[in-house]
Amino acid sequence: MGSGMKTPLILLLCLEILAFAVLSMASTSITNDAYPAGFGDEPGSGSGSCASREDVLVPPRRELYDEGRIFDISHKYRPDMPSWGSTEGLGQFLWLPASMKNGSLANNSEMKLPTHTGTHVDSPGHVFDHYFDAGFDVDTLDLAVLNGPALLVDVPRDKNITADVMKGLNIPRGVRRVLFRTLNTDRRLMWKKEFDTSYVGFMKDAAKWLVENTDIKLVGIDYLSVAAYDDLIPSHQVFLEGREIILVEGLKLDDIKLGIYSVHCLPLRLLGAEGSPIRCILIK
Ligand SMILES: *[C@@H]1O[C@H](CO)[C@@H](O)[C@H](O)[C@H]1NC(C)=O
Ligand SMILES: *[C@@H]1O[C@H](CO)[C@@H](O)[C@H](O)[C@H]1NC(C)=O
Ligand SMILES: CC(=O)N[C@H]1CO[C@H](CO)[C@@H](O)[C@@H]1O
Repeated sequence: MGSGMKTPLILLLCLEILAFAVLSMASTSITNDAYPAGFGDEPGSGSGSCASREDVLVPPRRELYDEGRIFDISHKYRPDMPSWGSTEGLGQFLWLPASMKNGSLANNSEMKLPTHTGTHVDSPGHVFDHYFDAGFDVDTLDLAVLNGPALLVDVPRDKNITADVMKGLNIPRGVRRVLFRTLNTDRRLMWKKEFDTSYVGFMKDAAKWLVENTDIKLVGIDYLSVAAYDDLIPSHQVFLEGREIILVEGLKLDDIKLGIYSVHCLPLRLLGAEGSPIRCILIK
């Protein structure tokens, strides 16, 4: 970290650059017909980075954006994050076959990881082979379901999600997206590299209850599977059979107040893949 003494000066410098950027964008927006007038006036947009000095080369890494209005509810991909069925965690998933240190013009990383790693989405092809063969991959998932108003709820900590638990949550009809925070968050399971089968998830009867008695189409949960380990395939099947419900797993729901948000989740357009890493945010 840079010395605290320099901060005010750097801040001033940054503010100046920002003010200049906003001013120049505002003035170009009058004459430029490449985009509507006024576009680019949003404070903070297009200012680029202020890290022009060596001592401020500290990349920003945050869980919150815009003064706490935007929550990042995706997990970072790290070698020590849990991976399904493994005691060793994800392990190395990034390589740098071309690097500037070895004379390349640029750094170019490659990655290889299971598509159901970290915060990810399941498509119907995950547990139905005929859907897989018919092409119900992550590219076919409805972005209108993956984006919109969402409810964050806490479930009882002493059991898995059963039909009774679902009933008790009293989620009103009309609610289409629900993120279920469970004991998994309290146990910080997504930060433990060993895969843990004792995570909390949906039992088959709860999945069935949700399908039959609610309008929920987006089900989010805070460990690698929405289905409890004991009902792994049956719960997935109940959710995915109708091809309307989308499952988002491995969400990071720590330190967020219960309530209504706008959720935004975007999977990669992986043709032929029944799972995909997904970036999800909540906006207040
Ligand atoms: C550079 O090349 C050497 C020799 O092939 C290799 O051992 C090293 O890991 C490479 N470093 C990077 C950053 O790619
Ligand atoms: C949830 O179910 C798993 C098995 O699927 C079990 O190991 C775990 O103890 C259960 N959790 C609670 C809180 O009952
Ligand atoms: C410019 C840049 O991103 N350089 C990076 C290239 O990759 C090496 C890792 O081998 C990094 O240390 C550099 O920072």
